[in-house]
Amino acid sequence: MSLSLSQINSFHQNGYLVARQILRPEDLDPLISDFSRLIDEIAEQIYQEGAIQSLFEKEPFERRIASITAATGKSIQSQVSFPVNLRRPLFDFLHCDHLLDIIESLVGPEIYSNPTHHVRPKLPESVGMDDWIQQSPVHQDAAVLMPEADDTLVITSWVPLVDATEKNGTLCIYPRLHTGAIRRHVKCPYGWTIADDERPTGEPIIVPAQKGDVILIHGRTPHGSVPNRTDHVRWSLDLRWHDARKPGGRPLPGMLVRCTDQHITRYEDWIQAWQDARADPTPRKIYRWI
Ligand SMILES: O=C(O)CCC(=O)C(=O)O
Repeated sequence: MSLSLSQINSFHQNGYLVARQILRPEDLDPLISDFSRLIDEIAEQIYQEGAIQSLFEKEPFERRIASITAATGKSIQSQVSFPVNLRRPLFDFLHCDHLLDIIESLVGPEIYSNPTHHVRPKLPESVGMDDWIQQSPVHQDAAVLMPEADDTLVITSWVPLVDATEKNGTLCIYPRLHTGAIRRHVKCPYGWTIADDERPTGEPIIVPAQKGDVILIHGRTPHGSVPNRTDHVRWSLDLRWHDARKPGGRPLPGMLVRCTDQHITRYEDWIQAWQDARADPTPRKIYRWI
């Protein structure tokens, strides 16, 4: 279902929108099952290597990766995230009609899946893992794209795979700050964050979202996420989209997922494009700030 006119207006007024109950179990379950299978495979491999003494097979999806990480003391999260994970169920989810229908409401019928996607199993703080998946300090997504995309409306869709709350590390958003310039960002241990002197004043809004909801964020809206103070993993995906005819600002393989008069990118071509990109030694500038 498309967004209503009032939802579209609200998005443009506030710089974000929580679209409620867009995704059904049949959209999310195949993806969650594949993440579980992938964690099985990773667990089996590091068990064989002797890094863990248990496979933690009985642990539910919301706990298992945390238990494995706590046992190894090493982050395995990037192995489940894009672009290490280019598995078919993720590709299929990037074509989910329920998701693309709401994206189309904002960017039009020619939709490009920008290669800036992440899968984030945000672990309980108590596990003590301190990396870019666990911490998301305040930033604008447009700032991590190259300036060629500054005039492109790049939408982030934030997709929780479990209910996301203030306690388990949902997003915090500064509304109505998306109409100004891209703020200066500086490198921090977790990626990029808005420089102190350009940081929004005041407090952000904490935005809970249930499994099935999608939070849509304008590329210039400052946002981040709060700590996960529970004992379970806050699984989510953040995916970026724009009008396929406009520049996306990330010189890595994206793909055409919806269009009116051309063929969309096939799975095999997407995989090949990533193989080619990985094999290409030409230096690529990915961030404008360095
Ligand atoms: O999922 C998170 O914790 C942060 C996500 C985020 O900041 C983003 O999608 O840009």
